[in-house]
Amino acid sequence: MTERYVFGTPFDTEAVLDKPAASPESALGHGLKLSADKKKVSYDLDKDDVIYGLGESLHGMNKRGFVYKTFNTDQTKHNEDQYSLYGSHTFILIEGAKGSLGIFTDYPGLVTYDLGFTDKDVLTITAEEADYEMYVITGKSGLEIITEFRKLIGKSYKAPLWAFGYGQSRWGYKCEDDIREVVRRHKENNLPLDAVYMDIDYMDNYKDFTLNPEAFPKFKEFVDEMKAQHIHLLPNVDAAIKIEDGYDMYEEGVKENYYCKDENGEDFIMAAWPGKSVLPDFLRPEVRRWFGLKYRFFTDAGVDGFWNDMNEPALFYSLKGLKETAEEISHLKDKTDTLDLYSLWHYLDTMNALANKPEDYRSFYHEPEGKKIRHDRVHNLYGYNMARAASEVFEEIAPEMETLIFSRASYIGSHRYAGIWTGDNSSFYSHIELILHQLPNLNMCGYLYVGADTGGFAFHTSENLLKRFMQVSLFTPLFRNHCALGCREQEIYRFKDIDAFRNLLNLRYALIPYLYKSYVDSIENNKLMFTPIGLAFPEDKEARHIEDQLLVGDDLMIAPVYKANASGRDVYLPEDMTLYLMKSDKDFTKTELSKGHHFINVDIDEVPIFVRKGKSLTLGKPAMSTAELE
Ligand code: MIG
Repeated sequence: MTERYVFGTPFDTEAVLDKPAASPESALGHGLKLSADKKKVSYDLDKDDVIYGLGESLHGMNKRGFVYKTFNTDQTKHNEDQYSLYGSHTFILIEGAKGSLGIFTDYPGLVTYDLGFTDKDVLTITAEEADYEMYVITGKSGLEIITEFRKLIGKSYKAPLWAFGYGQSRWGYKCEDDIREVVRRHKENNLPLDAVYMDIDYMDNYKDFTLNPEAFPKFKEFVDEMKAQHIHLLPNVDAAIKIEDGYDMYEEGVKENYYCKDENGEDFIMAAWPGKSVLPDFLRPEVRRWFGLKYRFFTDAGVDGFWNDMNEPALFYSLKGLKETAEEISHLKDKTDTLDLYSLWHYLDTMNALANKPEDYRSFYHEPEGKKIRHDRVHNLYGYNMARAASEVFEEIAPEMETLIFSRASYIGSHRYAGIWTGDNSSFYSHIELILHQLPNLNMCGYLYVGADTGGFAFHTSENLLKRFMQVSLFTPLFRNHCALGCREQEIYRFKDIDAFRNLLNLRYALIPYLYKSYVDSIENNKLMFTPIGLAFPEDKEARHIEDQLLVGDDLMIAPVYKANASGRDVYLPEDMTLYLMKSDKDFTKTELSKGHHFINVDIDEVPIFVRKGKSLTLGKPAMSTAELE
């Protein structure tokens, strides 16, 4: 059952389209206590309560014991000392002695979740303003509550089958020949491949919907050439629009008044990759439509996949902030003989604080339906509405294509329009574990087309790390090897053991029929694709604290090895299962295991797949691309 509470005058995020009637505040029960200023709701936790949810956020699968802040942030350090990442997914599920309880706080600015951090036995949810809606969901089980919540927020975006193919990406592929080489070397090595990503380097001076004419002289022909080899190209589309006289898109937006404004009503000037830029006001339907139709530049050439980036929006600086900082730093030149350490740190901090400044997010405005609203109050809706802009027009501009779109920034509601990827992780073993925690929490918030940068984005990967990472990603809908400029090249063919990698890709392609079926089933029936065993077996006390095993669809369980140099791992089976240790889709051993704890040996080239009682492992035939799957 869902109860809806309305506090103050909330901004309509459109997270919920079909809203149930509101209950009076006095009806708020289930142990939830509202503070006098109505900004805070608290709840007493029992010792064994587990808290799921918050989608993409950091830390464990059980979010208990930390603070989380939902304010979409371009955060390149996915470390335990960070409070926010790129997406804000404000749903939590409390599983415990008093039963199960779901709480969705629909507020598009900053919400602070103190989940047993300040007081280990108390959970608090604090919205920055007392203008929000809260949905309280009860049911017989956690899984039932999740399904009810997912129905409430509407059907998730469905990516096409080809989007389950393997994709290769790297920040730094500059021209047609760079991409040709990636494709050629995969083919030469018989490595399946469906997609090559075009990162910002393809653009003409980082201007949206342009191409560097020297690097891509005959783009349409190039797209056709790739298509003939069953390769999809996916350009990155950023949020900010370069300020440049003569750049038609920029000029149109100025003429039509489509950009966010500063407090004086002038276009808000900030910087991102294009240098000085402006931000389209995606909260306005007419701006979304204008921006969405620009994708024709690519779809007319046959491009059918996109990733939206920098749409938190990330601010390298604002013009105002830069001027203030420059003024402050200018005093340094008079102090070079007398500089004390505190002043030095002050100057260092001043420079570092230039990007993504809280003051900057408070200094510009949107005008949805003619009403002026300060950005920070609706911050988390920006990337949502950017992805929506494109998603809403694909049917119209590219009816014959099966288009894929996923975004970096998100807020619940955007799950109806696009998938997401989890942003700039690092080549750390702990980030393999992190995606295991994120997957079920993302699924419950509506995000099913999801995946992490496989191999790690920042820092340098190793052959074994990439293998272990792929052994998880080969189960996720988005399966993309992506890496930052300057880091060790991590295309599979750079490494020694290409045969082992090929086996992993063959296993992925053999699993695609099962994975896609499970994915669609999760969308159609508002289920999780990745289910924590604690939720699937709520009566099982052992299962509830296990964070590194997941059911995948209805038939399989995974328990990947994600520690460096590990020869195996502990696994807890909540029921009898059959273990398949897979070296490839054809080469495997099979062992029956009984309910309980086991240590399993897992070689670096093996993928453990557990088949649930009464179920079977159905593998298709691998192929060099999804187009060639039988
Ligand atoms: O400031 O386009 O998360 O995937 O490679 C960095 C360059 C901008 C951030 C994305 C990453 C992408 C990178 N982008």
